[in-house]
Amino acid sequence: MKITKAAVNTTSPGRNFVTLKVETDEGIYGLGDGTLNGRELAVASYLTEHVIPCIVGRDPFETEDIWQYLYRGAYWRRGPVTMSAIAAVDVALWDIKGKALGTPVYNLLGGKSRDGVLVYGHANGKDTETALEDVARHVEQGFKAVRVQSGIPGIKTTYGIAKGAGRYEPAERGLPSEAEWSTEHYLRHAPKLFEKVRERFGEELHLLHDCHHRLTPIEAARLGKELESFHLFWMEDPTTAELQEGFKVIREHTTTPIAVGEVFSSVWDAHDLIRNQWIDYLRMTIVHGGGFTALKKAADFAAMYHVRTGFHGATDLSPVTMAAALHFDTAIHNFGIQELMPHNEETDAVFPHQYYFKDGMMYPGDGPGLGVDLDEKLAAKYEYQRAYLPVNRKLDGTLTDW
Ligand code: CS2
Ligand code: MG
Repeated sequence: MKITKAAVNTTSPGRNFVTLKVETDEGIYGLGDGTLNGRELAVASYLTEHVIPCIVGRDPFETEDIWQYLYRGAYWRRGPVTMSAIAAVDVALWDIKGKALGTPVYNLLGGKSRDGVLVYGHANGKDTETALEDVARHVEQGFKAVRVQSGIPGIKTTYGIAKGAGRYEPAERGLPSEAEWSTEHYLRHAPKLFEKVRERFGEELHLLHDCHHRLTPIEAARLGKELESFHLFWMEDPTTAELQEGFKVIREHTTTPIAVGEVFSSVWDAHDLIRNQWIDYLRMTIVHGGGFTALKKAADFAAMYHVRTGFHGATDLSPVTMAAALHFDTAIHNFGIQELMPHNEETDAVFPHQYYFKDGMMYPGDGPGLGVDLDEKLAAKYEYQRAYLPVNRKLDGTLTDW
């Protein structure tokens, strides 16, 4: 089998997506996601200008050699643009392999280790009461795990809170909006929020929370300690992760489990975090981490240190990545949990798929390959529009992490 053509599709059914379609001389094609929120065209150009010319003519079954060729052959290594482009190729080739062999991709990754994949949904609200109402809605929908975020008294905006009745979508068209932040207000509020959630919903519901890279290690240690009695499933992105050693400070003070990695593009970004057991869940996902070929290696390394996966699954990862993640989650032994921010109807129509949600779990479907497709005619109706993630400033105007 030979790759005869590959092309990048950019569409925007409510938000931007970049998809690679790889075609072969046997009429089988595969899809890969290359979406990088706020920097989509950088990946599209990397694929079109630098990658596609090198893969045409190759055998799509040679996933390992093609991955090494694109990773080592670029000379300039790692980073979200490069690894999202490599992931788009890698996932498309595994999709082709599954289709050619007439089997779902999870069977190429070790077969089923579990039937359903435990997922968590996003409950949020402008204040504690509305956040609790949204938790109740998720429980009614059957979720066994819910991430809880709420507005913070004393500051106008904050991460993770939907504007109005719509779903939370961080990327905004036009130039970056500016959010405001106060760690002091946040640290006073967060423990009270979770006390109310446990009071209302009891101990069984898995609760998660995203600090979104905003604390220093010792501030995160304080929060982890104050949340301990609420037994969170995890505290996510407690601090920025360039300094992996910063997590040692947090670990020394609290048993609240820690998840990190949605912004990682290589296992080397988590090497010390994993081998020192400074974290409990690795969030690096298939699209930004370099594809199945890279993530299988990363997950096997993590398994040696009791670290489980907790893949990022926000709306800015396309249904192609959701499908890929669910196949991976179904097969690997050290699976932890999968994030689920449902896409809007337009997106689901552009990317018809087999995966489905039932009673707090998700299932990848058992068709050959990934079980997701791209309706190119419909995709063409939604033209790309440049969009940015917000920037964030402390109350004194100092730029900080969003
Ligand atoms: C968040 C994301 O889902 C999460 O855990 O951190 O919503 C993140 O803000 C976006 O994916 C950024 O594009
Ligand atoms: Mg996050």
